[in-house]
Amino acid sequence: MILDERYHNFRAKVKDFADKEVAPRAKGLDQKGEFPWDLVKRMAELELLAIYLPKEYGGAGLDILSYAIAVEEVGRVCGSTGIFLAAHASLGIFPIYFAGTEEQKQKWLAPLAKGEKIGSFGLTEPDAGSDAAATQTTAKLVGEEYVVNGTKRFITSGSIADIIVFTATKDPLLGYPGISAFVVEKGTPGFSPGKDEEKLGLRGSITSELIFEDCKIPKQNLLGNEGDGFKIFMETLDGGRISIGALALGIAQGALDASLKFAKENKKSGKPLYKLQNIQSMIAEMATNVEAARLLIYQAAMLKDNNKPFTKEAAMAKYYASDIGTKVTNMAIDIHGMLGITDQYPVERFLRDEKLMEIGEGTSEIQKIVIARKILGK
Ligand code: COS
Repeated sequence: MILDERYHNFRAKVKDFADKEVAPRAKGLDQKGEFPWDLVKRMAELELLAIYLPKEYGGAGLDILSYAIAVEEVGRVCGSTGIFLAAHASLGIFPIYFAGTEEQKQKWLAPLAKGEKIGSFGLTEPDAGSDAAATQTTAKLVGEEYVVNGTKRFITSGSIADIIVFTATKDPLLGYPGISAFVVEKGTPGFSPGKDEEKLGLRGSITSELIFEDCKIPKQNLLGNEGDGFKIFMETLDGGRISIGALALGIAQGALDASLKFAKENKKSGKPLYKLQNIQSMIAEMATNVEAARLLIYQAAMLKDNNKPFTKEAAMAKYYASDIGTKVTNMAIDIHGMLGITDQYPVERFLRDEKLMEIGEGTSEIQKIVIARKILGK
């Protein structure tokens, strides 16, 4: 795809960081289930934590396409660091930027952009995953405070986050119009992290429960108006799906790169692997899938950057990139043979990390619903 030179320069900067600083850590983070605090600090120094946020709020003042490129490049070497970046920038920062008052933006965005605080997004609950409108967590206004009760689940960076945007309803019977969006800060009495999940992949990232027990949140922490929560979160997820697509793309590119290296360095019956037709066929298929995913993701990013509708395109990008991502990482293992399932090569990690891309921020089935409704005019 032909991109302006500034995107090539930006990619080169992120690629250099990813190759030199993130790649050497990726295997250890995965194996030890260790969160990369040092890399968060470096990403803050490189202005990668809030790429699209205007400079007045502490961001890099770039755009969504640059942000997608950054997630892709980091994800190419480490899915765990990539998902942290995507969750922090798309889910932690965006709803405040999108729906916050000037005062709320001034208070919360700069510390998030500078990495002094970690952001997170609490939507999913034990009984409200794909059906986001089924939120059971309640927020009742008592005087000047909302009293919140409920549990959130599978929240990226949940237990380490300082600033968490979450949904709660006035009454679960009201459906989506009852849902509002709030910010809770770490240390607020009645708010505590529950357990962190042990996961198949993305093991260097944190996925937690969040528990609210009579947690009192000041009225000033409401984002937008009461009842706006569902739409704020849907708009946030539209953008988040671009970044999850970019992460799926990055991981797939990493698997393709590893396969090319392996095919060049190894032989079968004395013949270099890359000269075998079936290996060439697999490489061609993988490369075509990766390039097609890239086009869809960049298209969605450019639409958002140009203030055009992009809900359908973001859903297509996320659906397609995660779908081919799982396929491409699987093929990468096939190219490596038995070695591919050992920890001597990164491709087994890529497959484990890639699987989440089909599930998080809306499953593939949800993306298909979003796409079909847009096409059919619902
Ligand atoms: N942007 C803005 N508004 C949106 C929107 C979007 N992308 N999608 C829906 N809305 C609005 C609709 O326009 C509707 O408002 P009106 O009644 O004023 O027209 C309202 O929100 C309800 O929409 P809808 O009836 O489509 O809601 P559904 O309950 O049918 O749910 C899906 C829609 C399935 C798309 C939604 O629940 C969803 O995305 N679920 C997946 C959640 C998810 O991704 N979870 C991942 C975990 S969070 S990391």
